[in-house]
Amino acid sequence: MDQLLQQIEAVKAEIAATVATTHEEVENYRIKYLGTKGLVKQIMGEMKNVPNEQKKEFGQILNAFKVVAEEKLAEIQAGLGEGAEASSNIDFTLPGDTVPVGTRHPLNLVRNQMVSIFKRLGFAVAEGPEVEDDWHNFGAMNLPADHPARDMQDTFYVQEATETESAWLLRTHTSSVQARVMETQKPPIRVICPGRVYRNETISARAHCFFHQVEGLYIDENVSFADLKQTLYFFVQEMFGKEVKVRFRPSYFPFTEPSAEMDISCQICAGKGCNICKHTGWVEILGSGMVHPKVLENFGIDPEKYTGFAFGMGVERIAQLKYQVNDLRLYSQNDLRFLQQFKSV
Ligand code: 2NL
Repeated sequence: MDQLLQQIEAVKAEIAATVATTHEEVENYRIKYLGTKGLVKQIMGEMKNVPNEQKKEFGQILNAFKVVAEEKLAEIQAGLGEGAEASSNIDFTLPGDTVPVGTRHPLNLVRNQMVSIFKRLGFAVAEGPEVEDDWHNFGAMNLPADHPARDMQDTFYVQEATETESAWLLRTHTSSVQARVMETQKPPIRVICPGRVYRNETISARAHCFFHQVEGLYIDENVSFADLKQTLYFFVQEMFGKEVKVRFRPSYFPFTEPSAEMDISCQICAGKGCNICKHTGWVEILGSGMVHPKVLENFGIDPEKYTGFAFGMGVERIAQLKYQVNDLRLYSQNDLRFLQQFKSV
């Protein structure tokens, strides 16, 4: 009995003298005194040898001893500094909080699909500046000085023309990039130009002040309107599936002659008639044509020797038909409820 009391006093003195300055030392202390095989447990185990009449008194002594050991642990943990106590309570085996993974923007997904289809046909990708001069955006494309597209109401001007310098503007189509390609390369030319373009429109479900285009240009000897039709037919079949139907309607653009717009069978109602196709079963997806001889001449390309076709389409429109997006504003509002729907696309 006395021996046990002596042992307790000795261990208490030892505990009191303990200093621990590192996590490792604190943990060593915990194991030595309070672990499952620690001294406190060991001494507690001696209870069974204590005569019954002394058990009550001894129990109290042992409990007090245990409290001393525990308080010391708390003290040295706190001594490690702020958060030390908390850190020792962290279960490092718990799985971590998952970091949410972002999703690709639907317009980028569709743009990438469009680009990869044309790459398979041998088109290279060209990019250029969003701020352009008048020549690359309008002049070279055979848009006369008084063309309505040049109007302040339709085009964002960064700087108006002065006596010595041409106007600077936000490009209204990516033809400006193709102009730069024709300026620096000789036929055969086969490029597509994806990119953002700007128009001064009031924002609504159907119009926005910026949108995205993929324009294509193919110039070589003997390029025909049949090549244009087959290229665009291949594109929509890859994009929308083999069931898609196409039709070409004559149209007018200053930079192509002849010009045509292409419709596809409505992907929403399969041609039966709905709001998207205005109950016609057809939706317009692009403009196209044979490159105007004046445009070729602007870049020193002989229109007697070379012909070319060109086309332009909106990425928003293709994405709308593929994913039934009925409000253009959704593309730029960054609402995660919209964007996260494209997780697995
Ligand atoms: C449309 C119409 C079109 C072009 C774009 C083009 C480019 C060069 C020369 C000639 Cl470098 N044409 N691009 C041609 C016809 C139509 O786009 O409605 N796009 C959404």
